[in-house]
Amino acid sequence: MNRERLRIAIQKKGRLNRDSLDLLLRCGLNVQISQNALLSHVENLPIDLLFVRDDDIPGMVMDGICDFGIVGENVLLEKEIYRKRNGYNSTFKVIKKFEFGRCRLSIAFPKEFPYSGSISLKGLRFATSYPNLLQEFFYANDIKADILTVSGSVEIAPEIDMADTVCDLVSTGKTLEENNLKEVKTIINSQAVLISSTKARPIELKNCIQFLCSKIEGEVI
Ligand code: PRT
Ligand code: ZN
Repeated sequence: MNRERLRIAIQKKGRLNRDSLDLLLRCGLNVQISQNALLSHVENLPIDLLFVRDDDIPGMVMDGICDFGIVGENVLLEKEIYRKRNGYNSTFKVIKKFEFGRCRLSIAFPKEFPYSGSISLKGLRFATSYPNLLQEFFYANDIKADILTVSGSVEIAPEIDMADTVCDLVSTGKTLEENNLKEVKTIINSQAVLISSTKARPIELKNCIQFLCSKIEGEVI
């Protein structure tokens, strides 16, 4: 990689955007952000910030397009499994776990559906945005079931007969409640993490990387 500036990918819009940006500002990065910017130059360090969809962050770091990224573990693990299955290299390091972005990926049943452990999951049709994580869970628990991949509004699927049940992110549980669903099994717990590419970087950027990592290491958020 022959670049003179480090690249850090963060979410452009959404739940992780503000916390990710605040974290970097607290680390001493001096940067003006305009509303629709996809890339911003940090003024006091050789760093560029890239603003992208969270789903693109793991791949950009794994491919060495970006040096660092801040993303939820749910998105990171889903991408890692997908890439492994499809023969892509997935080298990256998790540098730090943060307190923000906490949620869990859980299976939730319509309230009237009986649940008595993993056996109740067999043969059902699941709507989810995390087909790879769900499939891994099925493999590990010897469950045969159908997975329907949807990119949003997952919780409505049972109500409109698209699926029997769902596997989606939960934080307060309010959305499940509003859709008459009950959480029956957590597949993973998740939080925002800083990931780093393992690709070689120009020697001139070493000091900047050390500065950034030491600042982030001291962060408690
Ligand atoms: O546009 P882009 O692709 O970047 O954003 P996105 O729409 O895919 O993601 P976004 O901004 O919604 O979430 C970004 C990340 O925040 C997720 O990948 C998680 O790591 C984390 N996170 C934390 C959550 C939640 N909490 C959360 N509650 N992501 C989504 N939700 C949704 C969930 O899907 C469900 O619809 O909120 C609803 C449930 O919330 P409760 O509080 O009602 O349980
Ligand atoms: Zn996304």
